Amino acid sequence: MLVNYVLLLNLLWLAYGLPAATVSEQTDMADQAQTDKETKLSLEAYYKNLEESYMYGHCIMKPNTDHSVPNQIRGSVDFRQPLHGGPTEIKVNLEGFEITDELTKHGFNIHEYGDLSQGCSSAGPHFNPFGVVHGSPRDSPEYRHFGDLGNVKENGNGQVIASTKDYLVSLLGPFSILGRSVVVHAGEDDLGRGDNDESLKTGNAGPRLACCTVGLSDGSRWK
Ligand SMILES: [Cu+2]
Ligand SMILES: [Zn+2]
Repeated sequence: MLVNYVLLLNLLWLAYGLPAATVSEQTDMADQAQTDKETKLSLEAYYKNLEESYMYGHCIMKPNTDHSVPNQIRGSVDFRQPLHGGPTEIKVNLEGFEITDELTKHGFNIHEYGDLSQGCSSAGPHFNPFGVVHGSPRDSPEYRHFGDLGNVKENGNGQVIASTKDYLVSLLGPFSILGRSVVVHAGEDDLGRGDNDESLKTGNAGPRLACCTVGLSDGSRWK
């Protein structure tokens, strides 16, 4: 009985199987062309969307919890980078700098860690994935840390309102600054030109006045 059943199935396959397979193959090819067309259209839309879309980072600056630091810096640092890559735009908006001292330029860097549990000191050193020397954001990547952003300058009201663009600071990829921190220093960063060892490590920018951890955000804070 089983043998007969198998034979019947074989006969049915011979009678209908082949032509049926051919028809279904033609249908699949037509479907494939349609799918390819739709995929191409959706990829075009996808890349167009990438060109017009950004990733945003936001960081709320707070005074260093080491209270020996007199300045009470507060404000925000915002980042924006196209989703397909390219330079990151950075906007800095800070207040609370001491206006009676002579210090108007302040070292401003991305530091390796976003851990601020021990104040700004647990942020670690400047973000420097390739172990190179400290420098200026205008130096080539062999002579600057990824995190080196030079100095910000305060105005007469003790505020910093600044914007810049950087090719190494990135929200995307393996060297993303997400989860790392921004630190503003008490003194001026010598950009590696100080002619001493510390200059090539920290730029001699002095104590850390304030810091914040960079997190992802929607674009609503980018104005
Ligand atoms: Cu720093
Ligand atoms: Zn550095």
